[in-house]
Amino acid sequence: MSETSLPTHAKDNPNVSADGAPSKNALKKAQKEAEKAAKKAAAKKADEEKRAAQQAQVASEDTAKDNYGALPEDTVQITHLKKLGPEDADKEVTVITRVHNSRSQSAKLAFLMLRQQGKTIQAVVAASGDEVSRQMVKWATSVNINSFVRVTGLVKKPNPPVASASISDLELHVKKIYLISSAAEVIPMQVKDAERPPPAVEQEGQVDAEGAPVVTLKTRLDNRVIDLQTECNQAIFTISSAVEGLFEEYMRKSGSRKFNTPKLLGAATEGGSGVFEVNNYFGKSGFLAQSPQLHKQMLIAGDCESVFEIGPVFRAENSNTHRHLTEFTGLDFEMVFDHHYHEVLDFAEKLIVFIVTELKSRYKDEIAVVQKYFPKAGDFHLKDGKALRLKYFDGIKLLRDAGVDTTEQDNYVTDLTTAQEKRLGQIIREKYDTDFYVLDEFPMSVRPFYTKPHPKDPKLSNSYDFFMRGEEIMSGAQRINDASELEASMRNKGVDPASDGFSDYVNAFRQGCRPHAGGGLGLNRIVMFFLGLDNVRQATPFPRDPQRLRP
Ligand code: AMO
Repeated sequence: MSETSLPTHAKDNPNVSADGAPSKNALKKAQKEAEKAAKKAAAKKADEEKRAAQQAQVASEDTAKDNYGALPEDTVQITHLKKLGPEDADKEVTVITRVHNSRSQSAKLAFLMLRQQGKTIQAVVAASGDEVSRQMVKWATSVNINSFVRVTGLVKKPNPPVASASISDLELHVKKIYLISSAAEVIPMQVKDAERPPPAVEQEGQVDAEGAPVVTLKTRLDNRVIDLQTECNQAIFTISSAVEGLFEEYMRKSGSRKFNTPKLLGAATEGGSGVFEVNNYFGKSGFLAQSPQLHKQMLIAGDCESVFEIGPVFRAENSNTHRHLTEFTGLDFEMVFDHHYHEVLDFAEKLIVFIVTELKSRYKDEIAVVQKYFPKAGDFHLKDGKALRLKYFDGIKLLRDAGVDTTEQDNYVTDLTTAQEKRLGQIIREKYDTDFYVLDEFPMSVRPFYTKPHPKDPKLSNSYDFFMRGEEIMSGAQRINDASELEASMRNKGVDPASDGFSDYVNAFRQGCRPHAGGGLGLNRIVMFFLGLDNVRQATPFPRDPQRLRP
């Protein structure tokens, strides 16, 4: 209606009587409209009630409603995924796993990938009969990725095998699935992304050729709890635990005893720099142990004869390399010998041979898993099942013959550099076909104060280093067991034998002490080099380095 056609006067308006009150007609119309609206509302309400009733009926008709959802309060026998084998085909099992992945195929069919400690198996949720309903299929795919579920299902042999699962020759036909612990909807990194080999070049925020995000070592370590869940990491830390176990087994078999020496000390074990100071040890200064060196020798002076320890070692070295940590696990041993320190050197060489041989025979499956991600994992060579032992200067000669500048080493100035160590490792692998070798008789100038000098050439020492794939995994030596000789050696290296932290150590030798030797191995490095990993952090559950003090 236009402005001009608007009735301006009541007498022009048919809905208004002359006195301005609504007309009879208008009242009738309004009443009709109100009745219509009320009818419509009633119909809508009835419709809603009908629909709710229908839904309730459908729910009550969900014949599978007890087979999924919240975990019931019952007790069932649980099978570990890694124990599942072909003999379980056609049996019903219950597993507790994470949901690695889920895919809805249709309203009646979904596939879940279940994961336990890195091992994966496909689970089929297919609506059929009363046991598995469409609602159950829908619910199964609504569970957040990485959540823990308890799944009961029939073990079947899929044909063809499920290539994407690590347990490819079996699958689970789900009968029941319950939520045990839900994962957050958004997680910083997917386990499946960390499952791929680490990138050659560290680049954050990139995608690979398949469009999947590149997960760098930094991201993995920042999110280590998720990263640890990968198949590869599960295998790496099984092997790490095995190295500790085999070390202990070998030492105990030899009659050695395990000790725990203090990590809070009054002196720098390895002398000088590289020690973390504890600023306020009840008003005094303390230090974190750089090795159990002083105390393992004091145990020998205390007639313990053969001792070993597995424990933390702290190094305040600002070394940001692939093989340096500020805290690592040391495998240390110390023992008396009867005639010559080579008795201990032989013992230590056989220790490494034992560890490597047993890893290869007892942990084939884990090594094969790591090899999928780190191709060198399975090819650690041990020529003729024993160590190759060379004198330090024979090693230097090999380098010199290969054209490497060894002037500083020839002049007893420095130890082998990392680059020289690696080059020597290559030369030795080519020439002797081994990844494990030992250098003996290091120059005294590059060894710590407790090292026994060579009896015939004081410029050399009765000390040795062990190398795996051309990088150092162990240092060791015969020790000075005479107090005055030790004091002189300490002074020579700038360490005050009368100082607070060192006087007890020196005094330990005043009552007589048998000649002894020992060594310190870095667990993290053994695992790294044995498996051919790129970085020592990959062999360390929660690495500590100059840049990292978390998680
Ligand atoms: P050394 O200082 O050579 O010797 O250490 C022994 C072994 O420990 C490992 N290691 C390291 N691993 C990771 N990060 C580091 N920063 C690091 N530093 C050393 C290496 C090394 O071979 N007391 C002597 C041992 C002895 O003579 O018994 C000592 O500590 O694998």
